[in-house]
Amino acid sequence: MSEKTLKDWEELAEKELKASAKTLIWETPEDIDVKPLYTAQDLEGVNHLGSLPGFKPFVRGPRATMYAGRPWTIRQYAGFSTAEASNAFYRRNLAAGQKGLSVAFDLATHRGYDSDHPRVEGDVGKAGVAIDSVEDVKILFDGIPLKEMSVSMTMNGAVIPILASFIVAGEEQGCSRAELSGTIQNDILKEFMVRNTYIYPPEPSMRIVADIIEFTAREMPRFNSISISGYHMQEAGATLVQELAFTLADGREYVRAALAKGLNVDDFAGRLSFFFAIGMNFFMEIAKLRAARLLWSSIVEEFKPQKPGSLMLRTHCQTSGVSLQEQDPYNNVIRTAYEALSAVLGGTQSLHTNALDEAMALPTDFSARIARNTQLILAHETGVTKVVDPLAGSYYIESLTNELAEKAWALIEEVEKLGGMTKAVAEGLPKRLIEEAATKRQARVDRGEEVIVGVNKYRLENEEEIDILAIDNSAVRAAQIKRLEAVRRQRDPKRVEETLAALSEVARSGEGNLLAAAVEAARARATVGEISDAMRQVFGDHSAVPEVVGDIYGAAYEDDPEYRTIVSRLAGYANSAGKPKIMVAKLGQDGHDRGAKVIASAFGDIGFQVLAGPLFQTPEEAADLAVAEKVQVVGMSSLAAGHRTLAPQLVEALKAKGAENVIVVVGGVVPRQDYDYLLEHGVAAVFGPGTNVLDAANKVLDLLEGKRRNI
Ligand code: MLC
Ligand code: 5AD
Repeated sequence: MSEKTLKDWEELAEKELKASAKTLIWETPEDIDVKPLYTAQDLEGVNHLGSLPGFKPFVRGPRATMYAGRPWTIRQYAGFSTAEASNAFYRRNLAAGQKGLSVAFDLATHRGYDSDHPRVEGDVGKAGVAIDSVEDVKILFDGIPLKEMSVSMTMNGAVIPILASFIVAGEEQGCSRAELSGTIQNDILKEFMVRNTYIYPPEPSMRIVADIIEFTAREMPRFNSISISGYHMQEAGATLVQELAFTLADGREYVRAALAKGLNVDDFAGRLSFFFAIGMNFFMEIAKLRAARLLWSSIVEEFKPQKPGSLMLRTHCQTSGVSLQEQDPYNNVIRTAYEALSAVLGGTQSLHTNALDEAMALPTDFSARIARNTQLILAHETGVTKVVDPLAGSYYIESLTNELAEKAWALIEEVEKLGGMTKAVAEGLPKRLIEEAATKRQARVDRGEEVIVGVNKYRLENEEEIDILAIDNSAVRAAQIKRLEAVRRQRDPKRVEETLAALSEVARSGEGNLLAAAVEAARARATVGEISDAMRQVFGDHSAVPEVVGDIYGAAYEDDPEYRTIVSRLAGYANSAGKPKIMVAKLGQDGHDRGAKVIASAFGDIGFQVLAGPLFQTPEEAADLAVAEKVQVVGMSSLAAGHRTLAPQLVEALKAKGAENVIVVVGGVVPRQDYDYLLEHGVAAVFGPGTNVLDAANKVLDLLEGKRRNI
């Protein structure tokens, strides 16, 4: 036992540093001051310390034995092109050590459109697998016994037709609904906040969530009715406190919605599950998962459950997509491995590790293998599974757990004052705070304050291209349309009509359960689009008005000379030619709008006139808006791989309207392999992942001044 005091340490530190130890404090985006040293003093007043795993408040984990009893589930999220191709991919992965399935659907399916719908031409089979009916679901799980395999489905907008089709496919495979195990995401609040694959307005959407909780509580005891997700918030730029607070506040709102259906809290709370992102702040992510369990148990306690399992937060985690880079992509293997370790030390139940080609395309067999093996090696070779919650008692981890919980609780209470999460979402608070945090982060990265190896520091002179997965979107679409036609030909049209009418009536009357009615329609081979439309007729569509935050990016630069230069260069251009107007466009069903919002916000601060186009436009609609608003530049942001179809269509649509002078640039997740194709089809510049916003602004000005034809 040392007789030295903290004061002695401070003096010694000052000698070493030749400055105060306070200069080492790290102010994180969460407004937490991380100190260079934690001691027992930091744990005074922290009152979760004595708890044990498996018991409330579950800080140390939901199970008594955790991974010593059973390792986490290696559950890789995947899906692409057709049901056949995805099924083959799943089988290969399961044979190689994956333990659970997780389905990624394409964006047409997410938004309740069949593959033959004209609005989804660029999206079919691109960001996930195309599913139009029970027949596709049966192929997706062909040879995979649903009695044994737990399946997660990331579906929120078209959650009713997809879950209904899954139930019917299970039954036709000989697995009753009571035997099905898995998870449906079914978390609509975060869709309105950040992910944007909603269909209906908030109120009927919340009814859908509650109906699913009710149905699964009654009939599917092994199935998790919801995956309350913070993942997408962090991806959209949220701080860890925001991710924690808004996710748990969403959870509280869903509990209330289920109780309003007349359920008892113990009927469903044990089957609510969670989903968090794990980014690069290694210790803070561990503390976040511990704090999440602590806070959730106290939130559910308000509803007076009898079963201890009702208070238990069980979660899936995914390593962070945004932390991965296009530049020097093998670095991503290292990043993902650290993040995976962080998730496991935090006590996750299930984990997805991202592939090294994340910033370019969907995984190949090769990159999926490395991603999976990252978990297999962690589970089998490192010994981390042997001891429960090994970081408990660490001054730093315990103190961070406490501080994150306190900060998140304050934000949860702020949401509560607004009347809960549905109201806070309608008012726009969470979205605004997250977008501000995202814009601040972009400025930190652009200024090099936050180091990203291989991007803003230690950048390679020459990047080698790596092999990536390319999907022939038109072939997938043709195959889907063929099967859709066969399904429509072979079914009993009267039965389809009756079951769809019954579903619409359940929607209209508010009586009965939407999922129960949809199961009958799916059994009659009504398609995902038709089932969605039967509810659309009653509920209508939701459309959001894009809003852009201001004075955040510019404020981060203050009097930075590089920033001043571009601002005055733009002002000079504006004096002679008028303030240039740029429209930031999102085309197709791609709702990932963080990049578009950050660009709109930063360009606005720099001095452009910015028009943020609505989500889900067709190229034709975007061209109409660009012409009506007399913009000089359209910046198309693409994160869901639709660019090869949609960008050339946009160029053509502008031409057809006599607006060939409008400059089209494309930004987002565009692999280098596609640059020439886009440039040959009338795109003037491509801004890939990792682009510095000031560089992009300078290049757009070059284009406007006619200095460059294309870049
Ligand atoms: C676990 N079990 C144990 C044990 N540990 N039993 C004894 N001793 C132990 N130590 C038991 C559990 O009780 C359970 O049984 C069974 O083993 C499985 O364990 P689990 O911990 O529940 O794991 P799992 O089945 O994998 O479920 C994890 C989950 C679930 C609860 C978090 O919701 C899930 O799998 N979620 C995945 C969500 C997902 O993949 N989402 C992808 C999103 S991608 P029993 O009988 O109690 O169940 C995305 C990206 C995008 O969203 O935007 O597109
Ligand atoms: N297959 C595999 N991973 C996917 N992701 C999204 N779609 C797929 C897919 N079809 C992952 C990426 C992305 C996150 C939302 O999920 O890592 O960043």
